[in-house]
Amino acid sequence: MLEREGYLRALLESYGGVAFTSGESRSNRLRRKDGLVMVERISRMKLKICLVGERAVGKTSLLSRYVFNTFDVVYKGTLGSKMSLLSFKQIVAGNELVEAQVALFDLMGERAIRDSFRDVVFWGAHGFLAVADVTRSHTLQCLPEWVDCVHSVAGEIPFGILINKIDQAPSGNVDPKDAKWLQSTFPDVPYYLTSAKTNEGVEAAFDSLIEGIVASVLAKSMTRRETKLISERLLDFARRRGNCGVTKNDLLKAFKVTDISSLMKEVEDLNRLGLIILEPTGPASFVIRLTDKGEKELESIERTERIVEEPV
Ligand SMILES: Nc1nc2c(ncn2[C@@H]2O[C@H](COP(=O)(O)OP(=O)(O)OP(=O)(O)O)[C@@H](O)[C@H]2O)c(=O)[nH]1
Ligand SMILES: [Mg+2]
Repeated sequence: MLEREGYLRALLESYGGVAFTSGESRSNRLRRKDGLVMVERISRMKLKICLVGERAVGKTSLLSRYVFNTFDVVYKGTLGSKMSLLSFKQIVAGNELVEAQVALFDLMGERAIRDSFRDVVFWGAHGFLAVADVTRSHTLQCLPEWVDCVHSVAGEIPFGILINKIDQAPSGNVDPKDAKWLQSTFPDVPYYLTSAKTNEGVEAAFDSLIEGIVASVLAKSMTRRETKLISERLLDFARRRGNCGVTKNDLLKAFKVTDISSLMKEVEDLNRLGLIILEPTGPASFVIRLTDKGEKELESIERTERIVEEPV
């Protein structure tokens, strides 16, 4: 237990604001390298990540190493599939705290099982790690089949390749023939040389997949937020102008940095939703006034908590 706490503390320090725990998260205060952080916004998300690959390549061992920092030399093949939950916290730019619940699915490396349960296991996954054993070349050759199988259910989700048991590779590296094959088969996919036994490369592989997924969810959410911000500013502008309303010229001056087509689209959407009234005053001019419904919407936006569940 103490060892695990030490391990978690080490992780927290080395990642400057990133903590991984199984079960309940242990830290409410997050420390970044430049001091304690005042969190201004919290984004919560749930992620599903799978581990796939042939039998005995080390999927369960990699997971145990990453989650519990343990390793067992005895092979106990996984029956069916097993799930581990992790709570992931990270401070991102703008003092935003990301809280992700990560469900890691460890699947038995049996093709018959994979083919029978692929829909259940891979559906809704956000990313996966495809594992091969460096000492058994054919486990590498089988990876395209595993990758296609996950993609056929979950869509083109991101993944990384783990070439495991690197502690047993005769030269400490991948056979040059296998390395060449890997580069031509998966030219743009990141791959990691790992050892669940020595812990080499394990954290880097899992962390970079999880962080990549979190970054892409946040990027999508940022676009949604920017659109939302334009509509909030538009409603607020119309409220401040009251009965005088906002003319097209006022609008173009106030929203100089926004491109006209997305601005006009927002105006049309708000009009369609009944939050503003758009009154034409000439062939290419209009005046905008806030409706009662718009007033209420604005009040509710202002009351909204700064905690968001990110749709993923
Ligand atoms: N030397 C060494 N042995 C490893 C490593 N990773 C796993 N093993 C051993 O390889 C055997 C298989 O490991 P598992 O983690 O059970 O493999 P798996 O991919 O989960 O197997 P299935 O559940 O049957 O699909 C075990 O005896 C592990 O101790 C490693 O990095 N180095
Ligand atoms: Mg297993």
